[in-house]
Amino acid sequence: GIGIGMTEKWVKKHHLLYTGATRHPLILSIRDGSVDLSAFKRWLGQDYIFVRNFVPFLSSVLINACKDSDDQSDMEVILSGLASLDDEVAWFKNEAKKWDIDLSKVTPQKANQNYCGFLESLMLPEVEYTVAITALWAIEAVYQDSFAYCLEDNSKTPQELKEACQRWGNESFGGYCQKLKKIADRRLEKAPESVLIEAEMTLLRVLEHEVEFWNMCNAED
Ligand code: HMH
Repeated sequence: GIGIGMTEKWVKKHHLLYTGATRHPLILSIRDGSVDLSAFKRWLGQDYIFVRNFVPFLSSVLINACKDSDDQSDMEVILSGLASLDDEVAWFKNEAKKWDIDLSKVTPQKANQNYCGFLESLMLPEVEYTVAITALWAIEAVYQDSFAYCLEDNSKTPQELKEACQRWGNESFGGYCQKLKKIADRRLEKAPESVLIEAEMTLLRVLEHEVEFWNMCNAED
């Protein structure tokens, strides 16, 4: 398509919520070096659980792409994301060891349960591929934008957190997010009004869940 895509229009329209998700106090504290390491450890344990729940969601988007997409390359983009989760799960396990976290003892907190329940709702057969791919783009874009911010030249991110930031803040993950965004924009361009409404609502829900997820890590239980 030519010009500004739907996803960018929505990010501009909802920029307060988008900024709430991508410039959250936890992210700002990582970036300025003042981060409470117990908040980071909470994030690590909770995100491990989230990522395990993200695998079936991403698999479901992959199946939808194979069935419903008008472009064969969609499947390849989503498959690459799914493949990289293999390494990601291993990274969480290794990182947990470094921080002396027993992942078998971590239980999902309320905000995490809610977010994982939302992912499950996006796997229902009545959810359009266009809506699911918009959600996938938003979920990945929030982490890319947040963690890339922690790696900018003037950031004071503690050395021991840089590897975590690099996982989502790196250029290759950025490229993956750009591809997801293009897929979402292409689909949204052709979507009927009812699907557009559904996709925009879904984007807002993702952003709210992301804010709640960061809040959960900053709060002691
Ligand atoms: C909560 N959102 C959350 N965790 C993640 N790992 C991502 C997004 C990116 O996959």
